[in-house]
Amino acid sequence: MTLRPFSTLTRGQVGSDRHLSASTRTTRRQIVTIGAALAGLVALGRDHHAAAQGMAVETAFSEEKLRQLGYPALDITVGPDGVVAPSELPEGWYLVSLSAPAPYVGYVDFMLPPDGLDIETATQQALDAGSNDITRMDWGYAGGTNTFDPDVPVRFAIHLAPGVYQVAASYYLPDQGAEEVMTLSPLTITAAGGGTPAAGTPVAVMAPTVDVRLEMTDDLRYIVTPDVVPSGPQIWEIANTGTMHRHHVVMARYPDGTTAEAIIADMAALFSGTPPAGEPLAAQAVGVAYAALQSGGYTTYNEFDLSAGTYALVCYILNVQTGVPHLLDGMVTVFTVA
Ligand SMILES: [Cu+2]
Repeated sequence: MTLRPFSTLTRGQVGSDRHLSASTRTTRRQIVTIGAALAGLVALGRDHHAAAQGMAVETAFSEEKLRQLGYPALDITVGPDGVVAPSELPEGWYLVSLSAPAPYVGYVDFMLPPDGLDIETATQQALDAGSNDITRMDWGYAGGTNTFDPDVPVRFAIHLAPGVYQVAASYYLPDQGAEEVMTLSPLTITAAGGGTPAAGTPVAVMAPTVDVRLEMTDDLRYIVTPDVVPSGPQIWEIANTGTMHRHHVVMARYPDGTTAEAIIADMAALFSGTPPAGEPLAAQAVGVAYAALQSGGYTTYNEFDLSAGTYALVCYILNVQTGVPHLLDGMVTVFTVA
C-alpha cells in the first residue's frame, strides 16, 4: 500500500459547473441526494441529515457472498489526508473496498485515460466523468462505486486485466453543492506469470457465481435477468455489453406500480423546471444502490440485499453527442423484488 496522489483537483478549480446548468447537473451523487440535485425537492442524505428531513435511505450494499469468494482485498481510502491505494498488483480477481472518513463520502472508478494526457487534464476529465456524468470516448472506465455512509466501506468484485489504471478517487460531503476533490493514483496491473505475486496474496481464479445479471446496452437499455429478483443478498453481474456508450447504475425503490414511463415523465418535468403535478416520483424514491461508470466490455460484481418491492435502475450519464441524459432517452428500467 502506498500514499501516492500525484495530482488533485477540485470541482471548483476546474469549473465544471459551467458546463451544465444546475438543473441538468444530475450526478451520481443522487444516490445520496436523489431528487435534491434536480429541484431541491428532497434530500435522501444520510443519517441525521436524512432523518431530520424525514427521508429514508436504505443502503442495500451487502458483502456476505462476496467475502466467501476468497478474493484478495484491494483497499482504497479517500479523504482530506489523501488517497491510500496499491500501486502495483498482479492481474486477477479482487474484492475492492472503498472507504472515506466521516463526514465525507467517497467515490472511485478504475479509469484508463488515453496515452499522452497531462495529469492535470486527466484529473479534470476524471472529475467531469465521476462528478458531472460527462464521459469521454477515448477513456476506459472499468467500474467503481460510491460509499453511502461515512466510515462504512462499500465493496465490489472486479477482474483487473494487465494495464496501467488510474484509481480515480474523490471525496465530498453528502450535501448537494459541496466541493468534490478528485485524485488520480496510478495502479499497474501486471500480467500473471510476469512477476511474483506479493507474499501471502492468494491467487483466486474463479469468477463469482452470479445470481442476477444486469446488462447495459448500446441502445440505452438495462436488461435484468431474472425478471423477478429474489430478495436477500444476491450477487449482481453488471456488464456493459455495448461498445458506444458509458453507463452507470443508480438504483432506487419506488412506490409499487411505478412504471419506467412515469419515472421518465417525472424526470423530464423536473429537468425542464416544470414541477410535475402532485408529489414528484423523485421525492418518493429511496436510493438503495449504485455502480460507477463502466465502458463497453467491462464488468463488475456487486452484492445487493434488496427487500421485496418495486425498484428502478436509472442512468444519468450524458450522451456525448446530444448532451441528453440517457434516462431521458429511455434508460430507465423497473424491476420487482419478491
Ligand atoms: Cu447510460
